[in-house]
Amino acid sequence: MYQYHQQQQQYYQQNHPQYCHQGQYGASQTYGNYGQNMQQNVFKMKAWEAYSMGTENELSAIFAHHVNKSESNTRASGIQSEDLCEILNQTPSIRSYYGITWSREMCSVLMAMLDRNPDGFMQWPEFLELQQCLLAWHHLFKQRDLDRSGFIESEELIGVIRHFGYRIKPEVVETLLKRFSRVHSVNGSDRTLIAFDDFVTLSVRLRAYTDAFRKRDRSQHGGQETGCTTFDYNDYLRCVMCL
Ligand SMILES: [Ca+2]
Repeated sequence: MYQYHQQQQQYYQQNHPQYCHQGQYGASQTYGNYGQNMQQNVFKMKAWEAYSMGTENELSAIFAHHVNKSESNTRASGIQSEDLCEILNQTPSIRSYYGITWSREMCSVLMAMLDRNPDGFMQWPEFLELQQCLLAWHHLFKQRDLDRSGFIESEELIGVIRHFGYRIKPEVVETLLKRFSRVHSVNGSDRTLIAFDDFVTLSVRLRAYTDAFRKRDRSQHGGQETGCTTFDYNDYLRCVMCL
């Protein structure tokens, strides 16, 4: 298994050296909107520890099982969104850690967010980066879900968006809340609540779209971030249909 890791690492470094200078998994270190950035790997616990696995090998064996499942996966040394979906939903310790059902749609977005090659497959370093990301989001969510109901209040979400470092106008945040919340009647009054899966969907989209926007903004303005950029029709479609 260790050798498998080394091969994965080597493959990753050969294929995207641009991401390898900042850490073992080549994590992008910043996201959020311009200026104030958040360190990505705020949650220091390793994924396999958080999932109560004995060693990292336990997690990598699960991953390797899905890599070896099909010829195309093996060729790419990676997994596809349905494999990710299976891993998250069918590994008992992971399933119980997050306590939600992961949809294929969500897994596709999670993969697209971190597909750094980009080859449509999720390799081991990308998989590990995703796990750290999910852990950090879960950690943040739990901190705000004080009564452990699995929901946070919509006002809390505004705080989380700020904590991420995004500078979004209040009226846009309002629109986001409507899209990612559900109204529950509690003791006769309506409360706008956000569930963990909605929270992940929002977090992943915010991050992926901001990254896509930033990339274009920088390349069109000599490395500067101006907050404005242009997309042509095809590029726009690629962004919104693939993330
Ligand atoms: Ca990939």
